[in-house]
Amino acid sequence: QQARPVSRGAFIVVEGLDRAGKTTQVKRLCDSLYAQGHNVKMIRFPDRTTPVGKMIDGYLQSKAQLDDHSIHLLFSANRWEKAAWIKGQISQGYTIICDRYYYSGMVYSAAKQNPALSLGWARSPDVGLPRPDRMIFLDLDAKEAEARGGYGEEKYEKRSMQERVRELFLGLLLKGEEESTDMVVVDAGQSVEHVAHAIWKETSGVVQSVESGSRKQIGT
Ligand code: 2DT
Repeated sequence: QQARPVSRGAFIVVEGLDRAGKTTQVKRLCDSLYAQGHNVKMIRFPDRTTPVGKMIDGYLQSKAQLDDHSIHLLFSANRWEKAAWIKGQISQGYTIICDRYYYSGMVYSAAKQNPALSLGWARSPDVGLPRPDRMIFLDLDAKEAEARGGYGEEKYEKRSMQERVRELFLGLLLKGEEESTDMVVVDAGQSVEHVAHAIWKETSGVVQSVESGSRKQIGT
Protein backbone atom coordinates (compact mmCIF):
# COMPACT_ATOMS: atom_id res chain seq x y z
CA GLN A 1 0.00 0.00 0.00
CA GLN A 2 1.24 3.46 -0.92
CA ALA A 3 2.13 5.71 1.99
CA ARG A 4 0.38 9.05 2.01
CA PRO A 5 2.51 12.01 2.98
CA VAL A 6 1.80 12.82 6.62
CA SER A 7 3.31 15.16 9.18
CA ARG A 8 3.96 12.29 11.58
CA GLY A 9 2.18 9.17 12.79
CA ALA A 10 0.08 9.02 15.95
CA PHE A 11 0.87 7.08 19.10
CA ILE A 12 -2.19 5.32 20.52
CA VAL A 13 -2.16 3.12 23.63
CA VAL A 14 -4.82 0.61 24.64
CA GLU A 15 -4.91 -0.37 28.32
CA GLY A 16 -7.17 -2.52 30.45
CA LEU A 17 -7.44 -5.45 32.81
CA ASP A 18 -6.54 -8.95 31.71
CA ARG A 19 -9.47 -10.31 29.66
CA ALA A 20 -10.82 -6.86 28.75
CA GLY A 21 -10.32 -7.68 25.06
CA LYS A 22 -7.26 -5.51 24.42
CA THR A 23 -5.57 -7.82 21.97
CA THR A 24 -8.69 -8.25 19.83
CA GLN A 25 -9.42 -4.54 19.84
CA VAL A 26 -5.85 -3.47 19.12
CA LYS A 27 -5.87 -5.74 16.08
CA ARG A 28 -9.23 -4.41 14.89
CA LEU A 29 -8.12 -0.83 15.27
CA CYS A 30 -4.96 -1.54 13.24
CA ASP A 31 -7.01 -3.26 10.52
CA SER A 32 -9.51 -0.37 10.33
CA LEU A 33 -6.79 2.27 10.12
CA TYR A 34 -4.89 0.26 7.52
CA ALA A 35 -8.06 -0.18 5.46
CA GLN A 36 -8.41 3.60 5.40
CA GLY A 37 -4.91 4.03 4.03
CA HIS A 38 -2.95 4.80 7.19
CA ASN A 39 0.48 3.32 7.78
CA VAL A 40 0.16 1.48 11.05
CA LYS A 41 2.23 -0.80 13.26
CA MET A 42 1.17 -2.76 16.30
CA ILE A 43 3.38 -3.28 19.36
CA ARG A 44 2.87 -4.58 22.88
CA PHE A 45 4.43 -4.32 26.32
CA PRO A 46 5.90 -6.28 27.86
CA ASP A 47 7.86 -7.19 24.72
CA ARG A 48 8.95 -10.66 25.86
CA THR A 49 11.35 -11.20 22.95
CA THR A 50 14.25 -9.04 24.21
CA PRO A 51 16.72 -10.13 26.94
CA VAL A 52 14.95 -7.82 29.43
CA GLY A 53 11.59 -9.15 28.21
CA LYS A 54 12.73 -12.72 28.85
CA MET A 55 13.45 -11.83 32.49
CA ILE A 56 9.97 -10.29 32.75
CA ASP A 57 8.44 -13.40 31.22
CA GLY A 58 10.22 -15.61 33.78
CA TYR A 59 8.88 -13.45 36.58
CA LEU A 60 5.29 -13.44 35.26
CA GLN A 61 5.38 -17.21 34.98
CA SER A 62 6.74 -17.47 38.54
CA LYS A 63 9.93 -19.09 37.32
CA ALA A 64 11.98 -16.29 38.85
CA GLN A 65 11.52 -14.24 42.00
CA LEU A 66 12.30 -10.54 41.85
CA ASP A 67 12.01 -7.63 44.25
CA ASP A 68 9.00 -5.41 43.44
CA HIS A 69 11.24 -2.46 42.58
CA SER A 70 13.53 -4.56 40.39
CA ILE A 71 10.73 -5.99 38.27
CA HIS A 72 9.18 -2.54 38.00
CA LEU A 73 12.44 -1.17 36.61
CA LEU A 74 12.69 -4.06 34.15
CA PHE A 75 9.21 -3.27 32.79
CA SER A 76 10.34 0.33 32.39
CA ALA A 77 13.65 -0.70 30.77
CA ASN A 78 11.65 -2.83 28.36
CA ARG A 79 9.88 0.37 27.19
CA TRP A 80 13.07 2.43 27.09
CA GLU A 81 14.75 -0.12 24.83
CA LYS A 82 11.97 0.53 22.31
CA ALA A 83 11.62 4.31 22.80
CA ALA A 84 13.95 5.41 20.01
CA TRP A 85 12.30 2.96 17.62
CA ILE A 86 8.83 4.32 18.49
CA LYS A 87 9.97 7.90 17.88
CA GLY A 88 11.62 6.90 14.62
CA GLN A 89 8.54 5.12 13.30
CA ILE A 90 6.26 7.97 14.25
CA SER A 91 8.49 10.52 12.54
CA GLN A 92 8.42 8.33 9.42
CA GLY A 93 4.64 8.58 9.41
CA TYR A 94 3.71 5.27 11.03
CA THR A 95 0.88 5.30 13.51
CA ILE A 96 1.73 3.00 16.43
CA ILE A 97 -0.99 1.10 18.24
CA CYS A 98 0.39 -0.15 21.52
CA ASP A 99 -1.08 -2.88 23.75
CA ARG A 100 -0.21 -1.69 27.33
CA TYR A 101 2.31 1.01 28.23
CA TYR A 102 3.49 2.93 31.28
CA TYR A 103 0.00 3.20 32.72
CA SER A 104 0.07 -0.59 33.27
CA GLY A 105 3.57 -0.13 34.62
CA MET A 106 2.40 2.28 37.30
CA VAL A 107 -0.84 0.70 38.36
CA TYR A 108 0.20 -2.97 38.46
CA SER A 109 3.22 -2.16 40.62
CA ALA A 110 1.24 0.16 42.89
CA ALA A 111 -1.52 -2.47 43.21
CA LYS A 112 0.93 -4.77 44.99
CA GLN A 113 0.48 -2.57 48.08
CA ASN A 114 4.16 -2.56 48.89
CA PRO A 115 4.46 0.42 51.26
CA ALA A 116 7.84 1.26 49.74
CA LEU A 117 6.44 1.46 46.21
CA SER A 118 4.04 4.34 45.73
CA LEU A 119 2.34 5.40 42.52
CA GLY A 120 4.65 8.42 42.51
CA TRP A 121 7.75 6.25 42.72
CA ALA A 122 6.37 3.93 40.06
CA ARG A 123 5.90 6.82 37.68
CA SER A 124 9.44 8.15 37.82
CA PRO A 125 11.47 5.70 35.69
CA ASP A 126 9.11 6.25 32.74
CA VAL A 127 9.42 10.03 32.75
CA GLY A 128 10.67 11.12 29.33
CA LEU A 129 9.27 8.21 27.32
CA PRO A 130 7.24 9.15 24.20
CA ARG A 131 3.83 10.32 25.39
CA PRO A 132 0.80 8.84 23.67
CA ASP A 133 -1.57 11.09 21.73
CA ARG A 134 -4.44 9.05 23.17
CA MET A 135 -4.84 6.33 25.78
CA ILE A 136 -7.94 4.15 25.68
CA PHE A 137 -8.76 2.37 28.93
CA LEU A 138 -10.97 -0.66 28.28
CA ASP A 139 -12.94 -0.74 31.48
CA LEU A 140 -14.33 -4.02 32.76
CA ASP A 141 -15.51 -5.10 36.18
CA ALA A 142 -13.01 -7.61 37.64
CA LYS A 143 -15.85 -10.06 38.29
CA GLU A 144 -16.97 -9.85 34.67
CA ALA A 145 -13.39 -10.24 33.48
CA GLU A 146 -13.09 -13.44 35.47
CA ALA A 147 -16.42 -14.70 34.10
CA ARG A 148 -14.98 -14.45 30.57
CA GLY A 149 -13.31 -17.81 30.96
CA GLY A 150 -11.23 -17.38 34.07
CA TYR A 151 -7.78 -15.93 34.47
CA GLY A 152 -4.66 -17.70 33.36
CA GLU A 153 -1.79 -18.85 35.50
CA GLU A 154 0.31 -15.70 35.44
CA LYS A 155 1.41 -13.68 38.41
CA TYR A 156 -1.23 -10.93 38.52
CA GLU A 157 -4.22 -12.90 37.31
CA LYS A 158 -6.13 -12.95 40.58
CA ARG A 159 -9.38 -11.19 41.36
CA SER A 160 -8.14 -9.06 44.30
CA MET A 161 -5.15 -7.81 42.30
CA GLN A 162 -7.33 -7.06 39.26
CA GLU A 163 -9.78 -5.10 41.43
CA ARG A 164 -6.99 -2.92 42.79
CA VAL A 165 -5.57 -2.45 39.30
CA ARG A 166 -8.94 -1.26 38.02
CA GLU A 167 -9.35 1.15 40.93
CA LEU A 168 -5.91 2.59 40.29
CA PHE A 169 -6.55 2.98 36.55
CA LEU A 170 -9.80 4.83 37.20
CA GLY A 171 -8.07 6.78 39.96
CA LEU A 172 -5.70 8.26 37.38
CA LEU A 173 -8.75 9.87 35.86
CA LEU A 174 -10.60 10.86 39.01
CA LYS A 175 -7.63 12.43 40.72
CA GLY A 176 -6.86 14.47 37.64
CA GLU A 177 -3.41 12.91 37.45
CA GLU A 178 -1.11 14.09 34.69
CA GLU A 179 -1.95 10.95 32.67
CA SER A 180 -5.69 11.67 32.77
CA THR A 181 -5.59 14.27 30.00
CA ASP A 182 -4.65 11.61 27.44
CA MET A 183 -7.08 9.01 28.77
CA VAL A 184 -10.52 7.98 27.56
CA VAL A 185 -12.56 5.23 29.25
CA VAL A 186 -14.42 2.78 27.01
CA ASP A 187 -16.89 0.28 28.47
CA ALA A 188 -15.44 -3.12 27.55
CA GLY A 189 -18.54 -4.97 28.75
CA GLN A 190 -20.33 -4.40 25.43
CA SER A 191 -20.08 -6.57 22.29
CA VAL A 192 -16.82 -6.66 20.33
CA GLU A 193 -18.51 -4.56 17.61
CA HIS A 194 -19.70 -1.89 20.04
CA VAL A 195 -16.32 -1.64 21.74
CA ALA A 196 -14.56 -1.40 18.36
CA HIS A 197 -16.93 1.39 17.33
CA ALA A 198 -16.38 3.30 20.58
CA ILE A 199 -12.60 3.01 20.19
CA TRP A 200 -12.81 4.18 16.59
CA LYS A 201 -14.78 7.24 17.66
CA GLU A 202 -12.11 8.14 20.20
CA THR A 203 -9.07 7.53 18.02
CA SER A 204 -9.73 8.16 14.33
CA GLY A 205 -10.00 11.92 14.81
CA VAL A 206 -6.78 11.98 16.80
CA VAL A 207 -4.95 10.06 14.06
CA GLN A 208 -6.29 12.46 11.42
CA SER A 209 -5.28 15.57 13.30
CA VAL A 210 -1.81 14.23 14.11
CA GLU A 211 -1.19 13.20 10.50
CA SER A 212 -2.37 16.53 9.16
CA GLY A 213 0.10 18.37 11.37
CA SER A 214 -2.20 20.08 13.83
CA ARG A 215 -0.41 18.33 16.72
CA LYS A 216 3.26 19.00 16.22
CA GLN A 217 5.84 17.02 18.19
CA ILE A 218 5.39 13.79 20.03
CA GLY A 219 5.41 14.78 23.69
CA THR A 220 7.18 13.20 26.67
P1 2DT B 1 0.15 -9.17 29.14
O1 2DT B 1 -0.81 -10.21 29.70
O2 2DT B 1 -0.55 -8.04 28.41
O3 2DT B 1 1.28 -9.77 28.37
O4 2DT B 1 0.82 -8.47 30.41
N1 2DT B 1 2.50 -5.36 33.48
C1 2DT B 1 2.63 -4.91 32.19
C2 2DT B 1 3.17 -4.74 34.53
O5 2DT B 1 3.05 -5.16 35.68
N2 2DT B 1 3.94 -3.65 34.26
C3 2DT B 1 4.09 -3.17 32.99
O6 2DT B 1 4.83 -2.18 32.80
C4 2DT B 1 3.40 -3.82 31.91
C5 2DT B 1 3.56 -3.32 30.51
C6 2DT B 1 0.29 -6.53 33.29
C7 2DT B 1 1.48 -9.21 31.37
C8 2DT B 1 1.29 -8.62 32.75
O7 2DT B 1 2.28 -7.63 33.02
C9 2DT B 1 1.71 -6.55 33.74
C10 2DT B 1 -0.04 -7.96 33.00
